[in-house]
Amino acid sequence: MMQSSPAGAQAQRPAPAGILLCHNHLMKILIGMFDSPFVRRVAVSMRLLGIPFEHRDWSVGRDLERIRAHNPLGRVPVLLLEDGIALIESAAILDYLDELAGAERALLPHSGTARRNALHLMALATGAAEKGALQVYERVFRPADKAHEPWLARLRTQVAGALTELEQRCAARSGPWLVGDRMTQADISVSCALGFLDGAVALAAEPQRYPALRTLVKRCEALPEFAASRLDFTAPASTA
Ligand SMILES: N[C@@H](CCC(=O)N[C@@H](CS)C(=O)NCC(=O)O)C(=O)O
Repeated sequence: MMQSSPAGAQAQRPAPAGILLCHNHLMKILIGMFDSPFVRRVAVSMRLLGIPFEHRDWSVGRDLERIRAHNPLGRVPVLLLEDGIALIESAAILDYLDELAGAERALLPHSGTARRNALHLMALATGAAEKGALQVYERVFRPADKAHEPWLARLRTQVAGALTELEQRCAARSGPWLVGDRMTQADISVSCALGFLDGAVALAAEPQRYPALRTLVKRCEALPEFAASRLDFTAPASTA
């Protein structure tokens, strides 16, 4: 049974026998592998904000049923709270984390042009990651003889379009970070997306292609909060 919530981002479901793990748990639990840019941006944000968590590196391939017990979509990240509530959808989880941290420390600028710019850059980054993930799903979940090249070409064009705009915006910035004079969620989400695309669609094979983005990613990846959740991409195993 699922309890609906006004925010639409929370689901509380009793876990099937054998996978109950977190009621009255003392710490938040982040479910999902760090090679997912969506899981990773949550993990990096929690570390930057000093919010402790335990990690369950469940795979959307082999652990699909365990994940579905907390998110009917079978997607990660899921953040299990101490009271058993499961938060889903990385943007909604980040919103919750910023609320916990308070306006001064929140990773997304709170208003105005800075907020709109950050949200725009984050949408490009997560959109590119989603289009990259769809290319992976084509390889993993569809028989090779049924792959449809025009669809894959469209996905590649969409990734390249998003990264080209991100590169332009990154090259045009005046300081070390994408928005304002401190690291924001835009830097985190962009870096996590690039790291994912490096492995998922072999973007790493073209290191010269997005130079300004590469500089930004290098700055982020040098931080311990990024290093603590770095994992080379591995395609999920097909469960079909
Ligand atoms: N919009 C979602 C995307 C999450 C997402 O697509 N996660 C991937 C892992 S990178 C997943 O769970 N894929 C499994 C599936 O969709 O079947 C979010 O931001 O949380």
